[in-house]
Amino acid sequence: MSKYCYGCGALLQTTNKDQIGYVPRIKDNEEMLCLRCYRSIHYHEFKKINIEQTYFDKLINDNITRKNLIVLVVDLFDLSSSLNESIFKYIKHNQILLVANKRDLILKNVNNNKIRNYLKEYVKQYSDNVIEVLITSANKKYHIDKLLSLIFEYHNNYHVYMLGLSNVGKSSLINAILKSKDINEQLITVSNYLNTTLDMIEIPLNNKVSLIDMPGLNYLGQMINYVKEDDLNYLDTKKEIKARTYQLDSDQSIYIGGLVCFSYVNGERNGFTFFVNNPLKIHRTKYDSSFSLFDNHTTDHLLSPKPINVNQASDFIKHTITIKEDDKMDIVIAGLGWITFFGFIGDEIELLLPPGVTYNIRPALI
Ligand SMILES: Nc1nc2c(ncn2[C@@H]2O[C@H](COP(=O)(O)OP(=O)(O)OP(=O)(O)O)[C@@H](O)[C@H]2O)c(=O)[nH]1
Ligand SMILES: [Mg+2]
Repeated sequence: MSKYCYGCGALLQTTNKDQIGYVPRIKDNEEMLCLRCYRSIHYHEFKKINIEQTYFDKLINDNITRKNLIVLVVDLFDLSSSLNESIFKYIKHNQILLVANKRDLILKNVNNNKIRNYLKEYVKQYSDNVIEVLITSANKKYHIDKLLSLIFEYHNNYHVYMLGLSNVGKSSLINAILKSKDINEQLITVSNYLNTTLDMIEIPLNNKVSLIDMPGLNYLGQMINYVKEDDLNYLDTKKEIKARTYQLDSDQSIYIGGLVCFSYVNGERNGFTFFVNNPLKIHRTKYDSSFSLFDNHTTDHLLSPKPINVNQASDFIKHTITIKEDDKMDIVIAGLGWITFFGFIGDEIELLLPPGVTYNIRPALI
């Protein structure tokens, strides 16, 4: 009989160490973890597996119908990667419960209703089928009971699927539900690497309906795809993200670690608040010397970490942004964070981003 790893959902097998689901021996009478999950949980060693888009497409096409409720999980700190059209194209006809996870990363004093109303408005550009927006934190066990009660309210006797980008916390939310109910279940494997969950994992809600954890979708515009494995801790968001504000004149640049250079190239002296992971150092320099600063420090740690695909400053892709209206706004860099400021028509900003990384501009979240 086929047996699956309770940590990642992979079909267990004993024949190929390099394939997913490997275990030395399958024991008939117990729930089992594959070797990859075992080593990840006990030794924090992680074997990276790439999930192909076609595999993800097939899982969805073979299993999800328009009757299923979708719990769409997004990362509040990384909305630009996790809340965009790449995920909505799969769930055009489904009822969606939008769950904005990792609330603990956003400043405590920000009003939750404000965030919720912002998201309700923001999501309209992608879907009319969002029935509820819930703000959660799997780590702080925030709104876990509410999530479960909404799932029961809307499942309509069909399975409920957890969908979203990799790393948004789908499995962590399910674990939080399991713990809150004291259900004696084995916990699902979670990690800060991409593609932890590899196949569907079914958690029965009653004798007809299950909650199903899914592998996450990958978004190639996200910064995590362009940092070395050894540098992943710089992007691993564990604590509330501090607001760091700088007054800039229009000839000044800011390096975020060595990953991005933000330059204010035209406009009156203005305040810019950076929301990026706390371990990332911010380094201010003159615009004119921003390239040479990077090139003179390619081997030391003044600007760390550096993207894998940038060896010298001219390898960055330059994006020029001209502000089109007087308003408070965020420039959001996928998988890195955002910069909030009150922009004025005609102000000009230059972003140096690693090739592949995307950005967008949105009304200020905070
Ligand atoms: N700060 C914070 N981190 C969280 C929260 N929920 C999950 N995480 C972290 O986010 C990372 C990814 O969590 P997972 O639960 O594995 O994410 P996933 O969506 O299941 O990822 P895939 O299985 O790859 O699709 C882990 O490092 C978690 O500890 C949260 O509420 N707050
Ligand atoms: Mg998972």
